[in-house]
Formats: sequence, structure tokens, C-alpha cells
Amino acid sequence: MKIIILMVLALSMSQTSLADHSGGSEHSHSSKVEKVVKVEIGKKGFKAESPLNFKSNESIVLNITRTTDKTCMTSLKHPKTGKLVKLPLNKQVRFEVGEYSEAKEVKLLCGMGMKAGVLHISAKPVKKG
Ligand SMILES: [Cu+2]
Repeated sequence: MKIIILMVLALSMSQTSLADHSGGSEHSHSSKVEKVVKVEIGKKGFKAESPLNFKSNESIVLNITRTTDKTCMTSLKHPKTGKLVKLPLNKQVRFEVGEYSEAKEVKLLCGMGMKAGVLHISAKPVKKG
């Protein structure tokens, strides 16, 4: 008997707590917005499909495909970890940069430390056109 009473109590308590929270459900925690830009590293160098402009709340992802062997950009240094990310020929690599909380210019470097591209992070929304 005691067990049943406890279960009923627990059920009613969980129901009331659910009811309490339903009102504030719009306050969801920082939902990440992922922005993915395709990049080709080819004969003409580092070419992004669209400008590398990001907002401070965006999680930056570059889908990079290296299409030439005539480049030193066979790997890129991760701007946050400093680790080298290999870019195998003709294979798309998901290069997850992550978020920057403030306005910033982030250089992407090859394994030799040469500039491959620049990410522009804006604290304000990026203007269109
Ligand atoms: Cu280089």
C-alpha cells in the first residue's frame, strides 16, 4: 500500500512540476546556429562558395574539398586547437571551427603557417547585398 501511495504522490508531483515549467518553455538554452560554407582548394587556391562572413552566435563549419595536388594546403591548422586537419585529395572534409563570441578576423593557415583564408566574424548581423 505504501508503495502505491508513494507512486501516486510522485506522479502528481511530476505533473505539477511539468505544469510549472510549461509557461517558460520559450526560454530555450542557447541553440546553436550552424553555418556551413563550402570551400574548394584547387588550382586557383582557397575558394569559398560564399563569403566567409559569420555572426558571433554561429557555429562555423567549412566543408573543404582539395582538388589539386599542386598546393601546400594539404592540411589546415585548426584556429582554435592548433591541430593539423588533413585534407585528402578529392574528399570533402568537415572542418568544424566552432563559435567565436566576439567580432574577430580568424586566419586559416596551412601546415607551413601560410595564410589560406580568413573568417570574418561579426558581432552584428551580417548585411545582405
Ligand atoms: Cu602553405
